[in-house]
Order: sequence, then C-alpha cells, then structure tokens
Amino acid sequence: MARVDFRLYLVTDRRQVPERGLLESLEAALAAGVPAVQLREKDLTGRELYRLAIEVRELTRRHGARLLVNDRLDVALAVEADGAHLPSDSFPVAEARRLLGPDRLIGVSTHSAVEAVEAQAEGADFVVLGPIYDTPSKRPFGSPLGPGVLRAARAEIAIPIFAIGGVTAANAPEVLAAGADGVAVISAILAAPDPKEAARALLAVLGGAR
Ligand code: TZP
Repeated sequence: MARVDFRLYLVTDRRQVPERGLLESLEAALAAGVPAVQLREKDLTGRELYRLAIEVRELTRRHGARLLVNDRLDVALAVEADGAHLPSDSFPVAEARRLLGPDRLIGVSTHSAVEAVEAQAEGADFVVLGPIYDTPSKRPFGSPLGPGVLRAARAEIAIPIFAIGGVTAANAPEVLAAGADGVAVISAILAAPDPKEAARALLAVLGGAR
C-alpha cells in the first residue's frame, strides 16, 4: 500500500521561474527539505517532459523526496517516479492503479467535497482540493472555494487532503485548522525571491518535512 509521508507538495510551473530556471529553483526548495514534487508541465511534448522528468527524478532522489508526474502515467513509469497525479478530468483512478501497481502513489485533483469523496471511493491515496484562495494561475477555474470546503471534505473522507490555490506560509495555519493535512503550492515557493527561504517558512508552519 502506498504511503503519503509528506505534508508539503511542491507543484511545478516552469513559467513562474523564467530567470532562475526550474531545476535551480527545485534544487533550492529540495535543499530546504521539500519532501514531494509534482511535475506539472502540461504544455511539453512527451519527449520534452520525459527529458525534464529524468532530471527532476535525479534531483528528487538525491534529496530523498517523492516525485509524482501529472497525468502522464507513461512518463511516471519510465522515470520510476513514486507515483502519478491525476487531474480531475483524467482517466479513472482504478485504471491508473492497474498500471502503476499497489506501491506507487496516486493523487487526484478535486474541486469540491463531492469530487474528493469520489476520488477516495475510486482508490486515490490522497486528494488535492482547491483553489482555496485566489490565485492568478487558476482564475479561469472560477472563484476560490474558501477553507470551508476543506472542512466539508474532512468530514467525509479519511485519506490525506492537500489544500491548493493561493496557499502561503501566512494562510497555511488556516487551511490546517480547517482540516487539511498538508498544502500544495506553486507560487509560494517557485515565484518567491528566495525559494529556499520560502520552503523553510512553509515547512516551519507544517511542522517539518514529514
Ligand atoms: N490547482 C488548483 S489551484 C492551482 C492548481 C494547480 C494553482 C496553485 O498555484 P499557487 O501558485 O500555489 O496558487
């Protein structure tokens, strides 16, 4: 059975790190103790994503961090990632489980308590739920849900819930109080002037890497 042994989940978006470059920012965040990374670069071709995933696998392995690949189970398997992360419109969790086996992690993105309940019923190891707060990267997906949705999902499911969408070290205590087990972030780390410091600040709120 796969085990979710992290509370901070760094989601990549290389467009948010144009100057430093993604690998350099990831290296800094991992050095600060970020325990899990989701490689989410939806615009890359299979070959480009595979090449990047090889490098991110090497980095995460060196730092003892988990790597999950967004949507591309083939790439996840090819680079021996620790799991895959399924968008809410991806193919069924049960199929992903069949392909990935019992030991790899499957995370699922959800946008309501109902979707979180479905993801658990289908066999997800954890859900990411949001957007909780306003976030430029998700404005097309409508208004933020607010922390109340975490409370609603917490009342219904037992698997870990990660709050996403505008989460920072400043509001992380609020999402934890609402029932989140951890947080998933892009800009709070990758767009920060100092990703290492930003990761440390989040880890301090979360009580450490694991
Ligand atoms: N899913 C819901 S909100 C979001 C995703 C991928 C973006 C989160 O980005 P940030 O910068 O942490 O608000």
